[in-house]
Amino acid sequence: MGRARPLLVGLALLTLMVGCDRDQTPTPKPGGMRVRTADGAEMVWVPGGTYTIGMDEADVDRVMAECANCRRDRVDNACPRHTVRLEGFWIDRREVTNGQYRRCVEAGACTPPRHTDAYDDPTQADGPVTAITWYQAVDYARWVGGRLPTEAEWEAACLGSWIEEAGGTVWEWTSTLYRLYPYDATDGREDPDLPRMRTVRGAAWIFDPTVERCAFRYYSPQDIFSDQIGLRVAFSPP
Ligand SMILES: [Ca+2]
Repeated sequence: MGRARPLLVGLALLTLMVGCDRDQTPTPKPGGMRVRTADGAEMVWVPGGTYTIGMDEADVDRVMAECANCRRDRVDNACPRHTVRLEGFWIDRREVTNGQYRRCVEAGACTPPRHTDAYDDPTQADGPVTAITWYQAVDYARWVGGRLPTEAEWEAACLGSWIEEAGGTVWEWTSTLYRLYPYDATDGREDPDLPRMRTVRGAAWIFDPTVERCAFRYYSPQDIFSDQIGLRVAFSPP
């Protein structure tokens, strides 16, 4: 007993010290920036909170009125408008580039894109990496110590104007299985082991570029690669 007591007191003090350290970690400001070591990517902080995502039927009507090339069945999959509760997270300010992806390949942690025309072109080093499957995107995110964003996180970051290249350039893989909205992270759609369609976000150029883009959802089989799909990475704070 006599020896156990100091040990318990020591453990309690250690716990308090660890707790104090955690409390002293400054909370990032919304939109605050950080640079990732592995690939030099800039990340922005999206604060936790309740976000309203998706569209209601009136939004869809408005899009259809403004966009001659839009198909209603490609737009109304964003219904209904609903709220989601998110923890704060970091997300890449821009899409992952060919040059950044090359570092992962050279480190032996990624395999090259399936089409290498742009990847091998030095003038495209700062262009978005494409022609990678969902699995390759996951490998890259893991290599830098992160993960793919959920589609709800992606939409929240887009709505807050925290990220660039959201509404254009290329679609971006998310971690989320393509299922009907409302988004529910607990219903199995974030299961990484189910081989189905994954939601892609952020290339509304396929629609009229003047219409609202953050809510648009599209999808792709996760073992398919496309010259129109790339990625950006998200991180949860430790
Ligand atoms: Ca994009």
